[in-house]
Amino acid sequence: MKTALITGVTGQDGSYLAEHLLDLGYKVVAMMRRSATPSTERLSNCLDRIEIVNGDLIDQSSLMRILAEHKPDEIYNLAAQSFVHSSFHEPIHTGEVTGLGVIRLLEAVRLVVPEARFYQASSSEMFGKVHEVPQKEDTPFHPRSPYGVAKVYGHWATVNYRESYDMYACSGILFNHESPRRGLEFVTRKISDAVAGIVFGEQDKLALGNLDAKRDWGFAGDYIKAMHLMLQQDEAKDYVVATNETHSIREFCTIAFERVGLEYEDFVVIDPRFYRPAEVELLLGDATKAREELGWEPEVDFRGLVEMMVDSDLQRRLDRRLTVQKGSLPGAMAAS
Ligand code: NAP
Ligand code: G4F
Repeated sequence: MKTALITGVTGQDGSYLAEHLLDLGYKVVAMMRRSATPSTERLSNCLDRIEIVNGDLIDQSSLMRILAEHKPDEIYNLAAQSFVHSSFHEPIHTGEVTGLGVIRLLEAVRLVVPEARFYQASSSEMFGKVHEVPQKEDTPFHPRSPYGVAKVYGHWATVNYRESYDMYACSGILFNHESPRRGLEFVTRKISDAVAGIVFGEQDKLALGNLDAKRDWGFAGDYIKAMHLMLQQDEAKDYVVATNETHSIREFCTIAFERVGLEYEDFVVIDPRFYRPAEVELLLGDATKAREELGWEPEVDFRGLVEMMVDSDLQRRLDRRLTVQKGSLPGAMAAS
């Protein structure tokens, strides 16, 4: 049985990847940092099947200890301060975790388990102010945020360890991928959750920033499969993972509101607080290499993704109401 270590396992991608690797028969070692409140909500489907270990990308000794104790065959480095907007407010912290954190882990791998295969979660944010459309593996980087800058550092650190020490280390340059498990601060989930909140009478407006930025959005459940495939090849290489389609925030809003028979123009207000000091205006990926060499294909299309997220946020509220109603029934009836 192969052992996989996942950092960032409490996040969106970590939870899908843990489930996928368990289904494939892996032992999953799940690295989490200490938190005052539980952060395992996304892991409810697999919490009893993973081995939780405490560690932090800021703490070198914790990384060395985990690798020495568990000797993983594969390491998926998904941990990061991943919210671009926050990286403008916490640039040093973002650099520490999202940038330097990668080289801390690479160095620990080199010293403790040099034969292990290493995956780095690189990002289309590295293309930033894009030099060509669509973006592929050899498109030059031009990051537009402290987050993008930190990801470029982590990306080149991964390439450098592969070239310097002959380690199996590769980067997936993943374009935006979303799901019902996406954090509420990201624009897609903010919209899907607001649509459900409006339907249930919990809010009457949705404040957003730039509606004209365009993203190549896919489904996280599809993208984590590409991560695993990258570590099963004869040779470590970097791959773009994307749908090869781009859509604006405005288009996302249109479909999300249409799903419940509403028009976004009646609810969305523009709030300058959600604009960024520098914007990434257009992302569109060319995933030809991943399709041809990994045999990877996305299964969920853009409309399917938007509708999945809205439906999930509606269902979540429905479930909550049913639980509350059940709780207010007399004992015997509630139990039935
Ligand atoms: P996410 O939901 O924000 O999850 C980030 C994870 O990193 C969480 O588990 C978080 O733990 C953990 N983390 C943060 N700081 C840490 C530290 N100092 N030490 C250890 N763990 C730490 O992100 P995601 O969307 O799943 O993305 C996964 C990775 O892919 C990230 O590296 C992200 O930058 C990258 N990426 C994402 C996308 C996308 O569209 N989703 C696209 C390209 C690349 P807590 O629960 O404790 O906060
Ligand atoms: O959903 P976002 O915050 O995602 P962003 O900045 O594209 O970053 C995500 O994808 C990257 C891959 O390219 C990952 F590396 C990164 O970790 C993260 O997962 O914003 C998307 C767009 C931006 O152009 C933003 O300006 O939506 C625009 N936007 C407009 N109004 C908003 C809002 N973004 C957020 N978060 N909140 C708004 O109210």
